Amino acid sequence: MLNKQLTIDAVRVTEAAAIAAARLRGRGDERAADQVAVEAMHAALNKIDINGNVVIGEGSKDEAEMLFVGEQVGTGKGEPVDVGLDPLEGNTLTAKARLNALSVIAIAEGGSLLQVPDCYMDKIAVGGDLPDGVVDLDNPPAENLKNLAEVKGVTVSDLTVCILDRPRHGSLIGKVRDAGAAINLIPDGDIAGVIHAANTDNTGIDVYMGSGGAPEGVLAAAALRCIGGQMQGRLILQTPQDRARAIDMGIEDPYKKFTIDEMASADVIFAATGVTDGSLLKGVRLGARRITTNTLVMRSATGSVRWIKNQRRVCKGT
Ligand code: VTB
Repeated sequence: MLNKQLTIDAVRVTEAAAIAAARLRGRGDERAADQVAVEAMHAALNKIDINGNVVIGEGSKDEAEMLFVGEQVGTGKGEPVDVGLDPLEGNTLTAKARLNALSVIAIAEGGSLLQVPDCYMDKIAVGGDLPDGVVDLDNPPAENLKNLAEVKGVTVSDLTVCILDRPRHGSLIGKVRDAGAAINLIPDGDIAGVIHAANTDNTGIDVYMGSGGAPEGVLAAAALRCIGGQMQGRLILQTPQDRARAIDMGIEDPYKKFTIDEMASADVIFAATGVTDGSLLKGVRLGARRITTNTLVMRSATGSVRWIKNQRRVCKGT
């Protein structure tokens, strides 16, 4: 089991990245916002006592200078862990100062996070306390919605589905509308989308559907391992090169439907700090004297879910 001290360490790491990104909120420069978040997360991560291996990161070694897949992070003093991260989930959301940009990290037992290529993943996710298999990636949306409505004791028209607003989702959106459910179309940020589906009481979202980044899928699975819920993900491998990359990463069946336990297979700590305001977390407040952050941090070992509001003094250079 992971040292529980890592819970607060994880919070410090996402807080640092979120604060850096928040300074560039609404400036229309996605790359700059991402870059400062990456640098801040990298610096914060290297202060904590882990022997970390980045499994979900900013790309391959030739694509990213920092936080690339395979980079060893932390002081090297602690236990061997897998690290999955997205210093700024929602670059565009941040650049446009829109809702739900987050800074995210998952710290997991060594070897337990699924390494995936940087491709799309088809995803479906619902919250906890529902019968196993209530939704399935292979079912038509209408059937999933009917089953979900039945177990929730509501009608399909009472359900809200969260979907990334993309032309590729045109057919899915049509099917969900035909089935009679409401759709919350999000401009970006499907890690938040999945977490929202697992927090129906707070968000009004019952289910997440559609395709988004595969690395984001694994991070969302890590979150659901802690918070409870069901999720399935299947890689969308469009070219033979994509398939070869997946196989190279040890994925024997690239068309496999992955469950939460296969994407995050052991103890994990997941933290997300709001960069911009959102329905789950408030964004960073940059005051003259104090900086306020809000973080959701959870541990799969105990299922604890903490909401941490931190107010810290503004120090020179922060
Ligand atoms: C996806 C989604 C992310 O970017 O990667 C999306 O998983 C990019 O999708 O949460 P498109 O290629 O369709 O634009 C996010 O929304 C933000 O990083």
